[in-house]
Order: sequence, then C-alpha cells, then structure tokens
Amino acid sequence: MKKEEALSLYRKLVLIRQAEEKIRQEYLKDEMKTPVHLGIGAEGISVGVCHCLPAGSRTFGTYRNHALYLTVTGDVDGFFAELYGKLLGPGKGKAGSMHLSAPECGLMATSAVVGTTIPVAVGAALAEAYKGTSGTVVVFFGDGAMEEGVFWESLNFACLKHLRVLFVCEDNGLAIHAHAGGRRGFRSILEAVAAFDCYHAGGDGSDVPAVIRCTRRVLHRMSEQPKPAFLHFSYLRFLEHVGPKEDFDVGYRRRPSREESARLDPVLRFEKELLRIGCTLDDLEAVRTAVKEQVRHGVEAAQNAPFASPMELYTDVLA
Ligand SMILES: Cc1ncc(C[n+]2csc(CCOP(=O)(O)OP(=O)(O)O)c2C)c(N)n1
Ligand SMILES: [Mg+2]
Repeated sequence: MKKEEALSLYRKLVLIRQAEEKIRQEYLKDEMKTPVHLGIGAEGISVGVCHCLPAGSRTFGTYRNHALYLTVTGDVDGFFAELYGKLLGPGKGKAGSMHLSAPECGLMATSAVVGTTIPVAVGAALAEAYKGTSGTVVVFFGDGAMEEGVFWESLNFACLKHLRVLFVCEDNGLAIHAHAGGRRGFRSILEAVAAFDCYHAGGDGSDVPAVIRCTRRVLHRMSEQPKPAFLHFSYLRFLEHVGPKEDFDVGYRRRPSREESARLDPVLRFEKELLRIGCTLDDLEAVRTAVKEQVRHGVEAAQNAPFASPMELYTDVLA
C-alpha cells in the first residue's frame, strides 16, 4: 500500500475512534438524548470495505453505524449535530445515533431494528438488476442478525436471482450479553453460508489490509460473474452493548489481556503497518492533531446549534 493511501485510511480510522472517544467523554452530561452503540474495535471493517467500493455504491447498516457514517460521509459536524438532536444533523435531529443516513453519499439507511436493512438492501440490488445497471449494494449487520429468518430469506433470494449484493457480517460473538454458542443452531457462519450459491470470504476485522484484500477479491469475482458475496469479519467489542462504558466487570465475559487488546485494536495495528511502510511518527501525529480539531469543532458547533422547530415533527414521517 502506498503511503498516501495508507494515511488517508488512517485518517478515517482516527476520525471514527476520536469521535467515539469524544462521545464517551461527553455522554454522561446527558445532552445527547440518543442511545449510542459504540463500535470501538470495529472501525477497520467499515473503513476497509468502503475503501474498495466503486463510486456510486449504496450502503446499508445497523444502529452500530458511526464508523459507516463517518467513513462514507466524512461529515463530522452533521454527525455530532444529529447526536445532539439538532437541526443541522442529517436527520434534522430526529434520527439520532441509530438511524444515521446520507443518501446523497450512498448511505441509504441504518436501523435500530436488527436485520431490517438486509431485505431492503437486497431490494436495492434487485432494482439494479431489473434496470440492467451494475451498481454495488452493501449491507453491514451484526452476527445476531443471522439468527433471524429475514437474513436467510434475503440470502436465499439474492442467490437465486444472482444479485450483486455484498453481505458484510460484523461478528463480535455477542448479541447484547449473549454469546454465539448459546444462540446458534449452526456450527460455523461461513460453513452455513457456503451452502448457498454466493462468493464468501472472511478474516480478522481488526486487520485493515486483510479486510481490503478480502473485499477486493470478492468484488472482483462479483464483477466477472454477478452473484452475491458474503464477508465475515470478527472483531472485539471493546465497550458495553450500548453506552459509553466498558463492561468487563458485569460477569459475562473476561477482560482481554494487554496483548489481546493491542492485537485486536485496528487503529494500533494499522499504526504498525504505517510505520512499516515508511510513515514517520510525526506523520501519524499530524493526522491525529488535525482530526482532534475537527472533532472539537464538531462537538462545539453541535452544542451551540439550534433544535428543529416543533413543526418538524410532522415532516419526513413515513409510517
Ligand atoms: C428485531 C429485533 N429484535 C431484537 C432487538 C433487540 N436487540 C437490540 S441489539 C440486539 C443484539 C444484536 O446483536 P448483533 O446483531 O450481533 O449486533 P451487535 O449489537 O453485536 O453489533 C438485540 C437482540 C432488536 N433491536 N430488533
Ligand atoms: Mg454481535
């Protein structure tokens, strides 16, 4: 990877990490009236996958969507405005953290309801096929969504129709506090998916270059012969399911060792890669400093921004 490309990826990773660390600092003041599902540990998946997507691709996600939103849009001010419930947010403050979207950047929808964006993404891919266009559609979801019927129905239909849709499973081994072993009747995610007529690959989601390699490989195969692809990336959810804190003392999982934490932290891991390819510590520091200012500005602007008028309650309401 070239230095310039790697530094632009690093900038995205650092932006997501610093934005979420800032939320952790500010959240207990109770000015952000939205639940926050932080994705510290998962940044490398959105950043790596989106790096490979052709221009004009459409993406869908879940409530754990901060990395996806910031990767696709780079819109720090809009991001914080939405979390503070302000008019300048992409949902005018009505979406909150769990329903961030930016259709103008291809981020079509994210949702609090597990599994819901999966069939919608498949519908978007069906529309591409119907119109004879070849845009790529990507849907990110957690491992828990794979215990829902809608996932298997969507995968089945997409495979049957050879749709160009990329399913990306962000697997932290947990659904809230429930471990995979207590939830699943199938032995392995990739083995179960391998029974379907789709491309599939997977790896360690905290290893950004590996995420990029996997994604490029399946996208290349999809472009040669249209079929869905399924990517499976594991990662460590460093924080509680929802909220700004750690939860290793709750009793359902153990605290990772210092070595495990370092190995599973996509930002630290990518810093090693940057140094290996010739970036300097000063290069990295310059990125972190610039991002820190961007995040500081985003939060301050959001805190000082106006709320929408009460009449906004009656607009953009679809159901
Ligand atoms: C349809 C539906 N069922 C249950 C819930 C409650 N719920 C919220 S998050 C969650 C866990 C989902 O786990 P996973 O899909 O692995 O995503 P993660 O939170 O680990 O990113 C559940 C069961 C919900 N929001 N929607
Ligand atoms: Mg999970």
